[in-house]
Amino acid sequence: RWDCVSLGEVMLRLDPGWTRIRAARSFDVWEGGGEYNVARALASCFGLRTAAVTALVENEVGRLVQGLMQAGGVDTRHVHWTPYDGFGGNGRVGLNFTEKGYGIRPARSVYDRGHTAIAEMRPGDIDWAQLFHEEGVRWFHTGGIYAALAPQSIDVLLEALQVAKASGALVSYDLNYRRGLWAAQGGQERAIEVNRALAPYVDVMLGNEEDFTAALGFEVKGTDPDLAELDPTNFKRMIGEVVGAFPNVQVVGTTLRHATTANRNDWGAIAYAQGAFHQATTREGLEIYDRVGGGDGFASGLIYALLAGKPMPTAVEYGAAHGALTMTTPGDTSMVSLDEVEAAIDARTVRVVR
Ligand code: KDG
Repeated sequence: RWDCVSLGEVMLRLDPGWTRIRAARSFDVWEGGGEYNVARALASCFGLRTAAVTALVENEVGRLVQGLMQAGGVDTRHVHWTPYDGFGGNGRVGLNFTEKGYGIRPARSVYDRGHTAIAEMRPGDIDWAQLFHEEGVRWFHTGGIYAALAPQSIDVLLEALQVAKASGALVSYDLNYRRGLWAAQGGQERAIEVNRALAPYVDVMLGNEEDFTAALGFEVKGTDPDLAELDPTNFKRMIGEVVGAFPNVQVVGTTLRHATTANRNDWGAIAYAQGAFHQATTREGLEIYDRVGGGDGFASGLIYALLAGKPMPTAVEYGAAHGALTMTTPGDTSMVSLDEVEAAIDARTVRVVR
């Protein structure tokens, strides 16, 4: 039985280190993808049994990504393989170039992810009944990046989510709004429409301050433009609206971030469950090596703690601490250990906000 299975794209992440993409002559190669990063962290950091559902093309680049996934401790037996036709016309592996920011220069990502094998995936390509009913899955994680890849992604998601719910798996969904991807699918209105169509299957809804507004249509910031990004007041109101609209949603979690420079954030998180709000310790002036994957770090820390039966005030601390630590290392994925996460959690500062 799997502790967690993810559904989403896995790209090759090409990392120029401290130089710029335009000046790079070599790149470090990692793998990454919002939904997958969660399965990867749950395996590599938290020691759980995880698998990733994605699609890869049957060539050396696809095998490279598979090898990276396996090295991260994620099972690849449910990867859908598409045949390589000699030039990538059947689908390809997406690329994500991301350079670090420095001081006043922000980090920047360049996506090269059109016509990928995962965007071509159709209903019927994955044997969900085998996965959820035969093998068994405790937690299914997916999200709004996969939903934005192609018009038929929503059909694959609905197919997966219906079987997941029927099997009794818990479902988390990270909204992860990607403006560029949604622009090709009909824009923000379509993002809201798709995410709202999927929300009735979701137990744990995750995002950041932008996501709940841009991808789900709930106003986060409120009417007072002076309220700091880290002020939880608006999140509490917004979370109330989400739960009101989707009573199936048991937990809402969001990171709270205020970027001071490219490599510094005030960083925290807040989660709602069973009528109470739990705010994690805010880490002020957190130094960041590579900000990609911080939100997935929050999601995986929270999911680990909930699967381990920890109470919500503790779970949100695991999420915030693991998200913070994930941003101290290169690449999209977690390179930290459970010991480091636990060392970073100061239990005395857990606050329950009522
Ligand atoms: O959340 C991290 C992701 O942003 C990263 O791994 C790459 O999937 C990715 C995306 O669309 O940005």
